[in-house]
Order: sequence, then structure tokens, then C-alpha cells
Amino acid sequence: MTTKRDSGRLRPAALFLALGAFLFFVLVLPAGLRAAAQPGDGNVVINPGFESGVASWVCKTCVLTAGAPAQSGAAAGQLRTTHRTTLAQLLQNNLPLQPNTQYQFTFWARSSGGQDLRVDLLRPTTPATNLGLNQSFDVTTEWQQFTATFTSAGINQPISNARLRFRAAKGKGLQYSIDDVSLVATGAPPTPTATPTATTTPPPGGSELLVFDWNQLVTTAHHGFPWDKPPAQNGNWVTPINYAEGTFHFRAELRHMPSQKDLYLQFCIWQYTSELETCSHTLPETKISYRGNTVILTWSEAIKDMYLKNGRPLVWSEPRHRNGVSVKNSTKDPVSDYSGWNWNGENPADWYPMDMRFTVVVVEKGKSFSGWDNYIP
Ligand SMILES: [Ca+2]
Repeated sequence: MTTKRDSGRLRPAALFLALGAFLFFVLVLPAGLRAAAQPGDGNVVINPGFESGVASWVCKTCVLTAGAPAQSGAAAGQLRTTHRTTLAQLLQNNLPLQPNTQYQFTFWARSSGGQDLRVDLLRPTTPATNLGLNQSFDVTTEWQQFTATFTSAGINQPISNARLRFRAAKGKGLQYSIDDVSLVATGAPPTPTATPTATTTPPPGGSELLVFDWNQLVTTAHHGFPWDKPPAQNGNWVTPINYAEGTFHFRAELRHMPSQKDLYLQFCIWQYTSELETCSHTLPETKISYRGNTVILTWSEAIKDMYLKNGRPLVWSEPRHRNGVSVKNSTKDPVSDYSGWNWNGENPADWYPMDMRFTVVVVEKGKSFSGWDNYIP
């Protein structure tokens, strides 16, 4: 039914496969293809090398095609300006961005007459907010790689609607080639602001605990299991307050992911490493249908009703090992490369980075929940 296999342990077979894949990438694939073929390297730009045509890119006052000459792979973005005075713009919208985080931005470009490019990153509000990048690059007739390092600015929480914008020089019929666009966080995002307990107003009677509050990107480096080890709330849940027979309240806020999917976010707690495991159920009403806009879903489940691995309950008076979320696809298989799952047939680049907030509150046995307003400002 739920997490069938031990999700925390990498089996020898999986290690062997991973090593094989690594050697394949390093020894067999030529360097040009390698750059284009690595999904999930933390790059938040979709279709960064124009190998999927012009998908996810928008051209204003210009014509955009994908084709030769390419810096890597089979294609680059080929942009031709179409107006004498209005600057052409190449855009990618709805990028996730963390606040106050160091990013590295790189791309390859050339232009037919050595005309330059200006690149900025903005939030398309009215007025627009610059997000820390606004720079002109000295493009020439030869392919060159350009790099800018910046710290994201102008926001104080993660957003999923950043806009990357290339602006061409003035002139009609200018020809640019752009390839391998990359925007990668190189610094750790700030600690989620809503860390358990400290900033939260205690509810009447003190019968609730903020158990888990993931509020950042989930990348392939999380292997489909963003978790918290050891758990933030790791005390005795039997006495003096009986949370063990209480209820978990879940709130999922999925802000952005690279493609439109139906999915489930399942909350699990593991104990004694992975010997004991309990998980919320992936019921039809907990299905999240991401169609490009933020989805917020709340639900609850009594702890005693949750799935138990091998039917064995956790020992709630003792500390737990970790808790976290299992990202599952529409057939309820983990989108993970742990345990030899190999992403269960999914392309990890369609899933990660996933910008989400997942919050869990436990309510004492017999008490009612004070509501999400106490936790989500
Ligand atoms: Ca390319």
C-alpha cells in the first residue's frame, strides 16, 4: 500500500547501478552531450540547452527557433530581432527562487555582429522587482561562456514566479545564438523561518506541536524524501501529553515544479533507523494536481489509523530517527532513486526542483486543532 520497501538504505545493486551510470557519463558520453544530458543538477531553468525546441521560452519583438549552430547538443536558441527600436526580449517565466541566497548564472552566447546582451532577473509585479541580477555581457561573434554570481534580493520568502530576461541590443535583424542557460543556487538557502515552536504562538492548553515545516526547494539531492533528522519534536509522545493517539494535520503548498503532474505527498516517521515506519495514507482526497499554479491542500489523519510497516507501531515514548515526506507519483510510487527505485519510471527533471511548503501539526488525543492561521502567516 504505501512505502513498501526500506526507503532509507541504499542497496548494493543500487550502488552498482549508480557507479555504472557514473562511468557511462564520464567515459562514454562526449563532453558536449554530457552538459546537455544531466538532469537535476540544481539548474532551475527549464529546457536550458534548447534541446526540447523552444519549449518554456518566450520571445518578444523577436523570432525564436531552436537549431544550429549549437554550443552543446543538437540545438541552441536562435533569436532574430524584428524591430528597429523596441528591444527584443527572451524570457523564461515561473522560476523558483530562494531569498537571500547566492546563485550562479551562466550561459553561452554569440551574436552575428558582436552585439551585447543584458540579462536581469525580476519578479513581474507592478512595478517589477529586481531580484539581484542585472548585468550587461560583452557578446562577440564567437561562442563564449558568461558567468555572473549574485545574491537574490527583493524577496523575503521563496517565490516561484521569477522571470529571467535577456535583452538584445537595439536594431532589426540582429542574430543571436544562446545555449546552456543555467541558474543554480550555490549557497544554502536560509533556514526556514517557521522553525518549530520558537516563533509560534502556543495554542490554548498547549495541546499541539508543530512537528515538521519544510519550506524550501526539494531537489534531486533529496532523493524524493525531504526529511528532518532527527525530528524537531522528538520527546515522549505518550506522557505527560498523549500525542501518540492524537491526530496529524497536514498542509501541503506546492508552489512550483518543472512540469504538470498529479502527485501525492505522504508524511512518514521512521524509528530505530528504518526498522519501524508509519506513514499517512495516500487517499484520493490527498491527490495534488499541479497545473502550473500554486496548490494548497489540507487534510488530517489519526495517528493510530496510519500505515505501519509490518504492522508494527512506533514506540512513541522513545525518540524517533527522522521524519519527512515521500514524493509519490500518480500511481503512488516514490519519485526517488533510493532503494534501486530509479525514480520509478519518472524523469527527475520533470519533478525537481520542487518548490513546496509541507507543514505538519500534531494535536493531542481528544483535542481539536486550533487552525492553520496559527502557523501560516
Ligand atoms: Ca544546446
